[in-house]
Amino acid sequence: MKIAMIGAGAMGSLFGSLLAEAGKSVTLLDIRKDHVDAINTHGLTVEKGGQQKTVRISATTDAETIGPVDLALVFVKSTHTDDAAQTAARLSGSTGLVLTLQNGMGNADTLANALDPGRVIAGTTSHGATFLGPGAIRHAGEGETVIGPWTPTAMDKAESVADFFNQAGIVTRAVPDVHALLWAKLFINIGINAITALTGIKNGQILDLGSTRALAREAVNEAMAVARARGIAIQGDPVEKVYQVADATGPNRSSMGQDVDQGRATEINAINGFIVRMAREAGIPVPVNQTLTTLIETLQAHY
Ligand code: KPL
Repeated sequence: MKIAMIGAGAMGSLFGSLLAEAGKSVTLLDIRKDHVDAINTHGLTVEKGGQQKTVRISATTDAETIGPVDLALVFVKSTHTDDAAQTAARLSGSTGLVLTLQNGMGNADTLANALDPGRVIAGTTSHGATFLGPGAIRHAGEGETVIGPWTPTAMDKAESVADFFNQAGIVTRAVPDVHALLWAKLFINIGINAITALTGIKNGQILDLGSTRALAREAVNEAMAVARARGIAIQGDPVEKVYQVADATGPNRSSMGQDVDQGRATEINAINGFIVRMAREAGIPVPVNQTLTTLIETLQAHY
């Protein structure tokens, strides 16, 4: 199976390295020439638990050099999904599958508009990664990857990708209701990302103060009200889940925190901003998400 990673930041490089280490044929595609050059010259350096290893993997800035692939993984920031969807459509031809494990909402829809929706698979992953510099990432945490078909008829395709990932040592499960899964991940990002990005704290520090716990809870409660209005099945207690993930990823900066630290555009519009838009349509007040969105937008505008 030939694979392309569209977007080789921290997470794209991590998944690419896991697949390459398992002997799979994978090419990283990224716009950062310094990152691509470093990987092609020295290999990708992956740091994990204080140990470093080098993974040999090919990388390019030019999608045209990759040729048709059986599986394209989209790992760009959600601000770049439109372009990535066009690239995914070209690379996957008429039969290849396209998988998004990106944060936020709207990514799978964008892919499904650019290519046959029956070939789109979406999901979430609990792996964590940090971009350290050109050619270097840190594997910051391990966990399950859960994927599902964007259209109900494509369950067998999601299962085949899950089997393929499991063979490569990436623990993966296929589920039929990917929409509920993406909302469950959205609640986590709603409770952690903007708060950590705005305050400079690490994920686990949300739990240190009653005030940040309450802020995360209020943001998630608003998002749950929007989800209910849209008929989304909510499993378990999303606020408790936010606290668990904040604890489990305690020493990490959230991806939005890393974006703000580096002066990069954040995924606010696919996370808290998404809730604000959906809430407006449903006539539900979401003052906490509105404020978090406005503050992140302000920060970005003044980098
Ligand atoms: O997905 C994440 C992110 O940072 O975007 C969490 C789960 C919050 C881990 O940092």
